[in-house]
Amino acid sequence: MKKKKGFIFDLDGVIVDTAKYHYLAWKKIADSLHIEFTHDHNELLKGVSRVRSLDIILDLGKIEASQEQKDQWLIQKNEDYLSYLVDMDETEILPGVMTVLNFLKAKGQGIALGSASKNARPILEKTGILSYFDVIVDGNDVSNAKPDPEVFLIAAQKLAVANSDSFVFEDSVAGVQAANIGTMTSIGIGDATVLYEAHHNFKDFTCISEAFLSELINK
Ligand code: B16
Ligand code: MG
Repeated sequence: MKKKKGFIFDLDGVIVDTAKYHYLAWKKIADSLHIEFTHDHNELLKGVSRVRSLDIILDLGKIEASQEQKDQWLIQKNEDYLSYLVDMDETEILPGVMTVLNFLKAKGQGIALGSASKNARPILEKTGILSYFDVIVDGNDVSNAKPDPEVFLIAAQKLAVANSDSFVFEDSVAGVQAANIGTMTSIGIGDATVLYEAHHNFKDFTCISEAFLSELINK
């Protein structure tokens, strides 16, 4: 019998599209500081921690602030972000994700979450897919942000699979780099021209075939 493999999913932009809610919450802060913050700017925040995201926004406006003030903005942003998640349910799961999760589960593969978000668990609960995950590693468990591979290395270790037997689904450049640095196979979800460093690229999960997944399982 083949060894069990590890399939590690990023959350935002892979399982659910919460980038739009992060954007709304950050935009409120940016607007209050008269910083121009567009959807293109929001791309810079994908896969990036909350603390680092604020620094990027302040840099855009060339604004310096005390740690106390930053902490206030971070709390305000998260409260606002969470208010957008109140009505979240399974309809927010991105197309094709359930098919892939069900296939991997049926094949007895290891399934983990590897996300920078500190709100990962409530999101998995609200969307009803928490039980699919054997392991959850999120922003509360790591000290180094992607592209540091820490989040994925912990996930593989907890799944008890080798890094070389781990496959990472990611929508951010930093996340793809983290998987590559961790000597895992990176699977970019989104724009292949942006995620060109990934070993494999798919526009979304509806483009991932059972044949492709079986190939990974039997590698
Ligand atoms: P939170 P991922 C990341 O999640 C998001 O892409 C990023 O935009 C966000 O700033 C980060 O989580 C932190 O999220 O404020 O909820 O802790 O893509 O790594 O799943
Ligand atoms: Mg992401």
